[in-house]
Amino acid sequence: MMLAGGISAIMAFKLVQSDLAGSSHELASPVTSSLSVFAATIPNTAPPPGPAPAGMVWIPGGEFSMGSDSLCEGFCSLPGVTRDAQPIRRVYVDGFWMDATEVTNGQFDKFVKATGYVTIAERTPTAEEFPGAPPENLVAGSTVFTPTPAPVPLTDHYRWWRYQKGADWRHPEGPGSSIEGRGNYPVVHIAYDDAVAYAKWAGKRLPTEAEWEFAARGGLTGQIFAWGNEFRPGGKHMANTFQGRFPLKDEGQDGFAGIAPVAQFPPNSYGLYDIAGNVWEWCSDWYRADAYAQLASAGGVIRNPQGPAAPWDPAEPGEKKRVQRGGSFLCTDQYCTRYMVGTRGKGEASTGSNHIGFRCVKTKGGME
Ligand SMILES: [Ca+2]
Repeated sequence: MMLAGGISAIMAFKLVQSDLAGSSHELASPVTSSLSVFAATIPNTAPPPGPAPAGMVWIPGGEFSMGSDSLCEGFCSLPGVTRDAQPIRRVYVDGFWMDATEVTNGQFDKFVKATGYVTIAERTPTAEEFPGAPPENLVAGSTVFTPTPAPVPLTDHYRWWRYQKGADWRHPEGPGSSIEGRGNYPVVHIAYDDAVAYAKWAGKRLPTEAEWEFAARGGLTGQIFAWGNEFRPGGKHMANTFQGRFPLKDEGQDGFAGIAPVAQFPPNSYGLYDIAGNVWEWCSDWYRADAYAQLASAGGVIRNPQGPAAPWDPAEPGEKKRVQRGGSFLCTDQYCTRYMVGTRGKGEASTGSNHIGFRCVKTKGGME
C-alpha cells in the first residue's frame, strides 16, 4: 500500500531486484526456441467507425504476435528479467481509439475541477488502513526518484526512491514543487484507481495490455522498439529515456533530463507519442508473472484478452499489481530497458510515483 508499498512496489525496479534474487525461477515459462517466433502483424482493414474524438487516433486492431524474445536487458547484464513477456503468443484485438499522448496535467486538472476528485497520493492514510504503522508515517505523499551522489549497486532501488511527504500530481517532487507552466507535461503520481476515475469521467477506459501492445507496435512485426530495431536510427533519439550513469545524473542527451512535455519525439506509425519512455502507463490487466504462459498453453489465437482473473507476482505475492507499460524517463540501457515494446512492467495498484502516468482508449459508442 501507500507507505510500505509506496517504495516497495516500484514495478520495473522491483522486478529487476526480484529476478536478481532468483525468483524468476518461479516463472512457469521455460526458454524454448519457439520464443523467437513472431508471425506477421495483420491489421484490420475496416475504416474507423467515425471521426476521431479529440486528441485520439484510430488503432485498427487485428492479429499480432505479442511478447518479447529478449532474454535479458541492460546489455544482458540483467539476464532473465524479461521472461514474464514469454512465450510469444498470437493475439487478436478489436479496433479502438487511443489518446495520442499521455494524459497531461492540464487535462487532469479539468477532471479534478469538474469532480473534486482527490487522488490517492493526496489522501492521509489512517491507522485503520495501516494497523501497526508508526503514526509519523501516516502522512499523505508519494514516491519520488532521487539521484544518488555516488555510484551505487543497482540491486537496491531503495537507494534512489524515497517516500516523499506531500508529493502528489500538483507537487511532483514534493512540497515546494509545482506544475506551474507544466500543463502539457504528463500527469504523474497517479495510482490505478485515479487513472480509472479519470477515464470514466472522460467517457473512456484504460487499455488492456494486449490493446496497448498492439497499438505500440504500430503495425510492425516483432521489432524491438515501437519504431523499429534500432534504438537511435540515424543517431536520433526516439523517446525520452535516461542518459548518463544511472542513478547519479541524467545527462539529458535526448533533450530532457527528467520528465518531458508530451509529444516531443516522433510518433509511431499509428500517431502515438511517447508510447515508449517519458512515463509508465497503466493498463487494465492484473499483473501475473506467468500470464503469457497460461494463455499461450491453450494454443491458437487469443481474442481480446482481458488479463488474468487475479494478480500474482512471485516477488511480492501479497501485493495486488496491475500492468504498466512503456518505461519512463528513468529507463536506461544500464538498467531498465522497458522502453522495448514487448517488455512488461508492473505496479501495486494504489501506488503512484513521479514517473507513472497513463493514457486512455475508447471503443465505438462512446461510454465504456
Ligand atoms: Ca531524457
